[in-house]
Amino acid sequence: MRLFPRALGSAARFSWRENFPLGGRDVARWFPGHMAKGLKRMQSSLKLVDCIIEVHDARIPLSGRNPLFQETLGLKPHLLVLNKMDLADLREQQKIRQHLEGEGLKNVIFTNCVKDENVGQIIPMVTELIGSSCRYHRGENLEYCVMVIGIPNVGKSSLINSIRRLHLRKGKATRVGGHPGITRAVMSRIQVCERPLVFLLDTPGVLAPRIENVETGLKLAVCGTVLDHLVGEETMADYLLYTFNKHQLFRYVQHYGLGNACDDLETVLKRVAVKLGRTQKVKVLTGTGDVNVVQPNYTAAASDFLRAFRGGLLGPVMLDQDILCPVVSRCPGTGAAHLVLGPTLGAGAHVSDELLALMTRLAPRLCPHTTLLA
Ligand SMILES: Nc1nc2c(ncn2[C@@H]2O[C@H](COP(=O)(O)OP(=O)(O)O)[C@@H](O)[C@H]2O)c(=O)[nH]1
Ligand SMILES: [Mg+2]
Repeated sequence: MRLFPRALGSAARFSWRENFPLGGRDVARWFPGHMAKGLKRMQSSLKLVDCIIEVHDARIPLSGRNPLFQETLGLKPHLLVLNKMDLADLREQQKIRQHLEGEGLKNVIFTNCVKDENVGQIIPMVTELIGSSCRYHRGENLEYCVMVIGIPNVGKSSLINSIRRLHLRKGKATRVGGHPGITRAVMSRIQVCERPLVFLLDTPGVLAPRIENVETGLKLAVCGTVLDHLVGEETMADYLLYTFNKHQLFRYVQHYGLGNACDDLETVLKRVAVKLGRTQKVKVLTGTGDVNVVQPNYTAAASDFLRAFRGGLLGPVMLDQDILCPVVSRCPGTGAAHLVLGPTLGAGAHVSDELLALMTRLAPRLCPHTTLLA
């Protein structure tokens, strides 16, 4: 008998879960501790570096970055590349840019390294950033050395290969892979451009020592930055199902030919397993004799759900939608407005601490179904 982590709510249409149950999940176990060694090595190569390209996943543009990058590698000119744009719903791109600008990140490029989309903008921006930094007071060296950093599996190595492909018409120089942990050491300099002469340093992914909250942990996990077995594929599939339904993204229904959307993971996985033919017959002994029962392979179904999501087959997503906009939705029971205020609202430039405090004070009076996450 399989154990699902909790009893899920009604599967009736339009009564999607308003929140994902986060309690009881030990997020600290999902992440392999502080990757201090990698960061130290990067720091020691820092004197050779003129500029830092930080790569992050465009599906989580506002969460999950490692705050230690700024602290340890600070001061150098910094470009944020939000990669895997082909998998991200970027309809709110302007809002994302504004949010990031509020955090002091002005140089942001969205890319798709598989198709080399927007990758051509990187070297000109890097050249401009270095040109306007104080590096040139240090000498006549016309080489640029750029360090590529980021959390695991966001496409750092792919970006290096893509820039090299574009500017030098050369093949892969650094290994790429679908799992975190493919690049293990700070590598030697890889030339990616002739004029100007640019070298890039590939680095292993470094996650933050502490993940700010369980939901950020889940977002990082579904994007493949942690080893899947540490979080559990069914937990991740359920978080995705919750996200899809909450934002009315029903491509999964079409992809698996499910007939209708549903918020109950067990029901969805059962149907997915049947569609994929991942079922097995088991004999069950009953009082009246043996009965053959068809048992779905839930693990295989959850794996396929994740794989399809990561391959973009379930449609583009914006996993940071909750940070971009406070959610005002309908309470499933009463139909009353339900407002969710999160702590991150206070961090950006758009909602000041004062405004957040005011909203926090007033919201429960205006709307009795307010969830305060602060
Ligand atoms: N869909 C999509 N996949 C990408 C993109 N860039 C990289 N990937 C894939 O993401 C995975 C991790 O890439 P890799 O470069 O090894 O990431 P790293 O760990 O940050 O160096 C690989 O399977 C890549 O093929 C992109 O822009 N779009
Ligand atoms: Mg790599």
